[in-house]
Order: sequence, then C-alpha cells, then structure tokens
Amino acid sequence: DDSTPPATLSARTLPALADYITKSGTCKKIVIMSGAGISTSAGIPDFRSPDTGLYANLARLDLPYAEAVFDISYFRRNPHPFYTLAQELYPGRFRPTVAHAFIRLLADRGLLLKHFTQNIDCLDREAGVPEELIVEAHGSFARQSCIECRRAFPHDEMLRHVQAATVPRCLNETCGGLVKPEIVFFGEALPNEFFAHAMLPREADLVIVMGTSLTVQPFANLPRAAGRGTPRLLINLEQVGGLGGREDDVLLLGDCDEGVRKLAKACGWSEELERIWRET
Ligand code: CNA
Repeated sequence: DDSTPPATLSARTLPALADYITKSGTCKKIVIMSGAGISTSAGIPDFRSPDTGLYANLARLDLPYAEAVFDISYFRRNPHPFYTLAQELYPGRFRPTVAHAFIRLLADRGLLLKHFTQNIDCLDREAGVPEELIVEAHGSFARQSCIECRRAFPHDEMLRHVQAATVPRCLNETCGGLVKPEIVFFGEALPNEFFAHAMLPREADLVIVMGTSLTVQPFANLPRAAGRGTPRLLINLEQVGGLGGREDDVLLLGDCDEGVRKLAKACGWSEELERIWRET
C-alpha cells in the first residue's frame, strides 16, 4: 500500500525512478508490457475505451456481441465482419507513436530485455525494435494461414483480399478452409513463444506496463511475475491490474506519449526520444 516505504526506489516518484534507471547502476534489464493504448494516438482505436473504443463502434457489423468479431467459432460461421475490420486495421496505414519510439530507445541503449505486447499492429517492429526482443502475445498480421490445415498463405494474396475485404480460402483445394491472419482469437491458444517467456519478468530490474486494461488472461498475469522489490511503472489513462499495490510501484496516470516523454525528460533522454520518433 501507499504508506509502506519502497524497498528499491528512494521514493515512489518519477525523479526517483529516473535516478534508479540512470544512476543506480543496477537497472539493466527492462521489461515492457503493452496494449492497445500505446497505439491509439496512431489512430488505431483500442477495444474498451468508452465511445472511442472498437467495441463501442461495431454496430455497423451487426454482431451478436462485440467480441464475436475476434471469436474463432463465430469466425467459422461468418468471417465477413472480421475482414471488414481487417481492411481498416491492416498494418501500413499507421505510424509508430512516441511510446513506440521510447521502446526503441530502450532497445538502442541495451536496456530492453523484452517487449511483451498484446497488439497486433506491428508498430513496434516499424519503430525498429528488434524482432527478437518482441513477444507478440496475441500474434500479429505478420503471417496468415488456414484455420483447418494450418497451411501458410502468401502475403501478397492476403493483401489483395484485405484491400477488397474479401475472404481468402486455403490454396489446398482438398481443404478449402478459411484463411486468417495469425492473430489470436478468443477461443484460440496463445503462441508457444508467450509461454516460453512468461517467467522472464522475474529477471527484470524494472517493469513498465503501458496502454493496457490488463483484462485479458493470461497476459494480465505478467506484471505479477516480477519479483517483489522490482519497481513497476504504470503509464495508463486509468489504474489497472492492481498496479500501485506494491511498495515499489509508481503510477503515471495519463496519456502514454506524455508519460514516456516525462520519463525520458527525467532521464535526460528527451532529444534522443524525439529524434528516434522523427526518424521512424
Ligand atoms: P483495451 O482493453 O482496449 O485497453 C486499453 C487501455 O489503454 C485502457 O486501460 C485505456 O484506458 C488505455 N488507453 C487508451 N488510450 C490511451 C492513451 N492514449 N494513453 C494511455 N492509456 C490509454 O486494450 P488491451 O490491449 O488491454 O486489450 C487487449 C486486446 C486488445 C488485445 O487482444 C489486442 O490484440 C487488442 N487490440 C489491439 C490493438 C492494436 O494492435 N493496436 C487495437 C485494439 C485492440
């Protein structure tokens, strides 16, 4: 709780956190956990924000319930709503945000142990975060395959379908199953890569959670995997996932881009951050 003094930080404030990162000599491995909120300023709506979120704006797709658009059993019966949405959300139409540039900055400085993201928009890759430092917990639009026989489907063919909002079918004619981007739908398992790295937060010297409601399991458990005494910073519009409940938790409630700018400034990294952002 708020009254317990921190174990690792000198205080539960941004300047104390910046000192820990830049001066303590012990903050070498940073794990970031992110969600849709780091991409909203790029123009991609999140799911759950009232009014602006995707779920509040799906009436036109005539779904039985909002989540159906990403539900595998619904997709089998009716893949059209998903492909209508895919046309709007497909990578290539959006530019990385300042928050993505900050993740790149940490990678450039050799401080990024891993970026766990729930996002499927590939904006971290586009910002130049090395692929091997990213765990796309819910998959991404980077690959696509048949949901029946798992055969891979060519990227250029996929682009053609997405642009026309038509539904691709497996190229294996004896199969003919529905093809979908390898983003994880409700009812599907997370990639093995997620489980292979799920305990990595234990090794972190700092965890930064940003732009996520932390409501989707098992991702929502990641911040808890960090050891006690490992500072955890939350940058989000609202308080989520019990963050703030440990003595080394720091809350930066507000916009993600603003939050990373404040943190970068406190660390003396403002120019570097703006340069990376301009160049991405
Ligand atoms: P969510 O449940 O919609 O929550 C978003 C969170 O971010 C909320 O707590 C918001 O308050 C917060 N938020 C929104 N905008 C900002 C902002 N500018 N600054 C700070 N905080 C902000 O989304 P989650 O990612 O938590 O949910 C997990 C789902 C959403 C995953 O399965 C994703 O695949 C899926 N999703 C991804 C994208 C994307 O790839 N960009 C877009 C929409 C949904």
